[in-house]
Amino acid sequence: MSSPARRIRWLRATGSLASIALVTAASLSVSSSARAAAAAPPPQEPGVTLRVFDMQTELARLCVLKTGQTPNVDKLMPSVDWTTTGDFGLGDRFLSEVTGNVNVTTAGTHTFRLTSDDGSRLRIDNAVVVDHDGLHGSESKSGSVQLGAGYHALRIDHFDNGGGQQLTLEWQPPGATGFSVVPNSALSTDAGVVRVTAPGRKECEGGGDAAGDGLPLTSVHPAYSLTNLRPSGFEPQVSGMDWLPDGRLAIATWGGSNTKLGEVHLISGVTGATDPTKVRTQRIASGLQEPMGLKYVDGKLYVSEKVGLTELNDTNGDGVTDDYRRVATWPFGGNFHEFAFGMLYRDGAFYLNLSVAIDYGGATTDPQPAANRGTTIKVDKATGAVTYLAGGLRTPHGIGWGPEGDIFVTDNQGGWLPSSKLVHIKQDRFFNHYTNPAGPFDNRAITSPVLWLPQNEIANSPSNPVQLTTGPFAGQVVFGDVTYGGLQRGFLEKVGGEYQGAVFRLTQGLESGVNRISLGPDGAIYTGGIGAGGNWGQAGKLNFGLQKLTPNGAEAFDIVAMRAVQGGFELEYTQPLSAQTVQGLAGKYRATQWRYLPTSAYGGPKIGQQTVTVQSATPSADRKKVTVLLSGLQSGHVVHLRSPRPFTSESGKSLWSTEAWYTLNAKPGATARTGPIKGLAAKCADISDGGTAEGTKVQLWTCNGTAAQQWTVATDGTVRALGKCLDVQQGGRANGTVTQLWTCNGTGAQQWVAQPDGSLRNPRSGRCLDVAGNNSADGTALHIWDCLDVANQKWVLP
Ligand SMILES: [Ca+2]
Ligand SMILES: [Ca+2]
Ligand SMILES: [Ca+2]
Repeated sequence: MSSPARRIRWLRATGSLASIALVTAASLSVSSSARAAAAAPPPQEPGVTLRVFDMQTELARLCVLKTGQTPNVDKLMPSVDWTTTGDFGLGDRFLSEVTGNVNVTTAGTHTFRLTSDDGSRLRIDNAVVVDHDGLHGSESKSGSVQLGAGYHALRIDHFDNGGGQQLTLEWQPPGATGFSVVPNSALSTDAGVVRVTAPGRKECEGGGDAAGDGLPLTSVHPAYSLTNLRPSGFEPQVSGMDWLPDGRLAIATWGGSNTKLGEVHLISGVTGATDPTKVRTQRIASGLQEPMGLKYVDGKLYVSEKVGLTELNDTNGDGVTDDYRRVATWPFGGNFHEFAFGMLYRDGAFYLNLSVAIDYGGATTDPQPAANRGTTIKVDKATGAVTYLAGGLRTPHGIGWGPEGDIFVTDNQGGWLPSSKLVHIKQDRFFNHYTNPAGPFDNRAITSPVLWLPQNEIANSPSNPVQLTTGPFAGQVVFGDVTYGGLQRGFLEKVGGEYQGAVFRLTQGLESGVNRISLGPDGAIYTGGIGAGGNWGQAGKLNFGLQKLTPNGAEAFDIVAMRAVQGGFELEYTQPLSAQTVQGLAGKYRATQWRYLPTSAYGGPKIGQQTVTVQSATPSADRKKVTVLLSGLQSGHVVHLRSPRPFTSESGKSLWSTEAWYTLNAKPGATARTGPIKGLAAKCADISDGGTAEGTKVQLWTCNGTAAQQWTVATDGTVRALGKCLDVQQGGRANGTVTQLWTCNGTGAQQWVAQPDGSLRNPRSGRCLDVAGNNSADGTALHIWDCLDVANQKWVLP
């Protein structure tokens, strides 16, 4: 059993390359001997794995962590004997989890002594040997167990609430006269594992949590019927999917990290009423380098390999590709993470995403081995010419058509991505992931995500989006997830001219984590699975998969949509709420909000998380809609709304999934505001001498009501006066770069975001508008400086 925290997000790292290669080879083969090899224990190294989770809340007992949370600390330790905050990496209010193996040389009774501050529990081979739970200082407790020679799974759970902390594991093996710390020579843990950590608060399962109500779903959505599509022995790690006109499904398979073992198969008998015995597969291409996209155009299949786009040709009519024509190449520096995620086609052009190079462990490689990665590209089918649509992406794992025929892309958590997200691609857009050297759009204003997908709550490694065409969720986008698993759905709406919206759980219950999905000609959602090596993929699932979800006409009680309205949201349900639910309705919703602050660090915490008070909840006459008004909603935040069970429909059903996460980039009805911007010593931001020349100095000055102090805080993130924009000189990012007046040009040098602490932040530089030297004299320049929550960075906006 691998604990959820050991799993590694899709493509954040490859984990143990040796063990992944082994498993991958097994998965692609149909021979049973290869599968047996995959079942061999992974390579070991001496010591144990210590993972520590920052709970930031009072702890009185051990608890069960919610699944899929990345630890704050993850390290190899020689033995279990820790007392300092340095040992644990955290001081107070943390949970620690120790995993590994005890290697027993002499069979017989082994007595273990666990000394801990506060509580702890020792399991050997999943059986509790010492239960030492609860609040206490450093105390010892022992337990005995019969062990045969060989490896036995070790697991210790521990917590510290406050004050001192300790965790020590001693033993008395057969023949020993007393206790000693279990030595390094008797301990081992999986070797070569990439130890990914993420900051922020982690959560335990709560007493009221259940599947779909505080926790991930565990089963198939009632409105869909699940069909297995893999004939015996067919174990594809699906990395691309498309349809032939005759109803056959084409799939690409991954082939494993840094290999050329990718294949293409044609699969018949999948549509309509079917089962695995009716499915036939034919391998038509092989030797492909980690293909991540597949498209059928005008009678031919095209594959996006790591280095370029390949056309598959069968020149001798035997049904198997014998000519692999390179249609296009793109920048590729040989890094394991430089995938070409695809693939869409329209009007003579393919569309796909190039992920950036990353280091093992997840940091963005600096400098990048190839230019212009982290982009959505367009490839001319006739000429192979590559042009760039948008940039600032990291692991743009999925690409799909969405509302209005536009392109939507999922990007996975990492550097510059505090959480995974769904973005709306348009020419010249920049999505906030910076590289060295700079990408083609790094100087553009940052485009906010359509949906933040809060990490581990509703996503971990989201894959390609597909827009549904029928059913209760028609028009919404659905996407899979390799590590969180299942399918999620996004309701999108335009506010202030841009898409934003809510994400909901849709289904789990599939055989594997989901790498690719496609709508079939029969209206079913086809799901292709992937995973590897025990620390990559969905916990407890297969490393391969092919299934479909067919709408069956049944109806779950679900939240269809969450729309932003003045002062709150309108929720739309599939069925009328019960009379009982409508009573005291406002008390049945719980809301919180937070924001994210992208930095170069891997992942990131929620910033400023706070409870939001529900003012009122008013049902419509037919009880299928509820207007929920909330106090203090802030734009630029994610709003989490939960209506815990029992929350029933008129027909007596409980909500399938009780939660929604709405990305409130803009509040409806938000308008530009004009007036003075007051700062230090109640003086005003002022344009020197009211000048309008490019580069005119912006300064602090006694407020005087002139046009040189009339600023418009626009809805596009700019701050304007005298017809021009407040601009960071030459797009600088260093402390002390001065501000000036400049023609508005849509770049990140002119973007300003009001922060809850009253500062005005320029996201591109990550710094705040600051009165130089904290000098309140008239004429002091305004420049950018580290955001420090200080008086000379506080601004009262109009
Ligand atoms: Ca402590
Ligand atoms: Ca303590
Ligand atoms: Ca051939």
